[in-house]
Amino acid sequence: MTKPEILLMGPYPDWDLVELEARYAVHKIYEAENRDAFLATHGPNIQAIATRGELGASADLIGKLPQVEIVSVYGVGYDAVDLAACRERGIRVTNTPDVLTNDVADLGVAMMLCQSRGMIGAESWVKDGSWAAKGLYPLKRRVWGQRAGVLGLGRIGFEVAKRLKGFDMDIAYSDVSEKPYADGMTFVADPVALAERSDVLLVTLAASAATRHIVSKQVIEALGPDGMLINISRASNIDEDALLDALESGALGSAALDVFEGEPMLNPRFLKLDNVLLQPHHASGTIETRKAMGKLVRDNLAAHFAGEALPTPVV
Ligand code: 8YV
Repeated sequence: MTKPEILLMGPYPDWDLVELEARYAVHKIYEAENRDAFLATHGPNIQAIATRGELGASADLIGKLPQVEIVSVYGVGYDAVDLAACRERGIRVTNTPDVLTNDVADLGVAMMLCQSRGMIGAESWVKDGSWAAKGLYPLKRRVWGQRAGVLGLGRIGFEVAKRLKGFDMDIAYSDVSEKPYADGMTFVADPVALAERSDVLLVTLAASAATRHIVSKQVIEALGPDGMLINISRASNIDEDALLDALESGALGSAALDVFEGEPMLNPRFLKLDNVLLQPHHASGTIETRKAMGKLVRDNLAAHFAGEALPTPVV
């Protein structure tokens, strides 16, 4: 029996690749020197796309794959997949929710602690001899008991809030509606008002066209010179130019970011700042979670080709 042909949009760990190659003819577009020529050769036979959250699948790509039936996303976010193009062609879309929630929440909280307490600078202080030469490390800001704003109280936002309770933080959240499961948290509908009452604003909402730049210049300025912005969602949720302006001028105190416009290429302005903590989009990046994500990608593909119900469908 011939193997179904799948298009792999970016590298997967070897443990996934071995499993995928056992079942499918895998075409790695990220290794192609000429993507157009690659798609002209393989595009007509591709039945499935295996992609990653940040890589997605564009309408242009889908248009070059006349036989594609399913897009399986290695990630919870599917904002980079053109859902309208998929719906129009009856192409199924799946993602990997739940299995990554706790790791993403952990990293968000770790970033908040690390940045508040200046841990990266403190390590340099030890390693470069400043401790011995200059004495005590400059004082930083506390975390416990501070006011936290969680923008988006979905699965990840909820787990973030749960962890913040352990630091006795005063927690408020914004979402499209008040959530019945938000015990002990204050609902603040307007993101600007949420930022005004927060020392730390954690951005945890799923990205879509509707949420683009929801963290606007006004939200950033409302957070203020002592405020901290954490982003573990998507760069598009934040007006990045406004963020850079505010970090440079001091209108915003600091930020800790796992996602960037145009990543992995960053706006070089970020690299000059000493009030940011920069992470390489690895909130879900643990061996345990990535194994579970890879399995879910494969389970969705297998269910599709067996004509069974998809475990985690989006469309
Ligand atoms: C990436 C993510 O998919 O879950 C998401 O939406 O962005 C991440 O988990 C992951 O980095 C793999 O590319």
